[in-house]
Amino acid sequence: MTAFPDVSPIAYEGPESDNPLAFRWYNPEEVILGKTMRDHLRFSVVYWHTFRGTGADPFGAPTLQRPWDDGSDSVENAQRRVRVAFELMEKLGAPYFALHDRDIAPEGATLAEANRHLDAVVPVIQEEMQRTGIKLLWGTANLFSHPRYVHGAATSCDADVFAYAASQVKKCMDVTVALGGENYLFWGGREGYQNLWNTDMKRELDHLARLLHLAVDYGKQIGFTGKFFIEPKPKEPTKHQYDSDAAACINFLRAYDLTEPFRLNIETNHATLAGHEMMHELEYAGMQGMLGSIDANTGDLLLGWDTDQFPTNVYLTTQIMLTILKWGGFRTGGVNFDAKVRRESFEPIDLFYAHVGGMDAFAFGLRVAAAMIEDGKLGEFIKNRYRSWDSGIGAQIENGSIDLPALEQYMLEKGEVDALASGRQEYLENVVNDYILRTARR
Ligand code: XLS
Ligand code: NI
Ligand code: NI
Repeated sequence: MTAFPDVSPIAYEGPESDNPLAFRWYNPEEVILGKTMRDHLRFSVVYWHTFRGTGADPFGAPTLQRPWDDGSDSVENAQRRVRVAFELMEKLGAPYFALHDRDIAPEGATLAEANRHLDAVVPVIQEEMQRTGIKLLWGTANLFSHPRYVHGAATSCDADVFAYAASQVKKCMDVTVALGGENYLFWGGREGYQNLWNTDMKRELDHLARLLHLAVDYGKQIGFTGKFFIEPKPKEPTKHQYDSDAAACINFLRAYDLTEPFRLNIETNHATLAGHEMMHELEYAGMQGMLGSIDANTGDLLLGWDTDQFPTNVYLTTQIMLTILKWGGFRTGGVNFDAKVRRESFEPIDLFYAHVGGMDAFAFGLRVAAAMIEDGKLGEFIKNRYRSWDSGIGAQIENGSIDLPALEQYMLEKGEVDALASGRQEYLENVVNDYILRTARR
């Protein structure tokens, strides 16, 4: 069976290509800054949007044409979908994928039945992973779709709901380990609240931390050696999501002694919903040693929700790759396309255009970022801007060897600060454009 008979494996054809199903910038074997592009970018396809998305929205029915999918909740349908998924990922040359338990296998009337469904689908995934060499970037449990999670999962007011969620996490961790998953992720889902009149926030956060600790402990029991990820998102579905942004997540992890096993998975659209630029969120996580992985997508700045569009903006991907490289590159993480084709892009081939474009946008961003780092002009600017801290009074403040009276004495003698230098924002923005345009012309 082939679902995409007209699509050959996507090849690198270089910037001059006008083949819509070829890479212009992503040349997996090419070495940049000492590493292949494949190893820098670690692209990952998500199972949920790409193989379970239907195009339904609050105003209308499904639109996406998926001839291989009979729309049923049967195990056979789920198994067939796995074959199609691996055909697409293999043709894209994506080395990784990511999954929720409930998007690979149907829900069940009981926990035992849901687990049996997983046990029937996982061997097919294993077989396809062996055939193709594609690996699992991370697994995660869907703790938000089922009505039992209406008040949250770990943060539900009902202890049985916590117990169910914990059982689901246990099983999903088993699946992740069975598939050699490199990480295990928690996205907050319905962990948040709408209204403090009915909510004990302190107790809910204690429970959320309890679930994460239980997962870390269980990971040790089953030999899980990867990282745990937590994915910040400020709103949608609840008004106040507990994991609202990178700073809130890191504070939570630190407060509950979870910074060692956890890293952050930062998503562009979530950053913008939090009122931050993606680069800010990455920088914040990076400087705290907490940067793990990214969910690569983009929002529409005119729309206030998580539109999960494929990233094509090379200015954005340049910022992202520069910051990732600055903090040492991906270790266990990767560029995970948590993105969906538009409802109007309903043909199967649109899945290819979307991923090829996203991969190329990131590959281009990587090339620009590498040029910026190799040239060093931007890094030099920042270093020079802070040079007053490298010696004299600045060094004394930084190393803690001067107190307030001594600082006052210093300034009394000096009288006023020396002339300050311009921030040169516009100049620097022009420099960034130069790097982008030169990379495109190269
Ligand atoms: C939702 C999140 C979700 C996580 C995985 O907004 O992005 O897709 O990445 O549960
Ligand atoms: Ni995501
Ligand atoms: Ni999202």
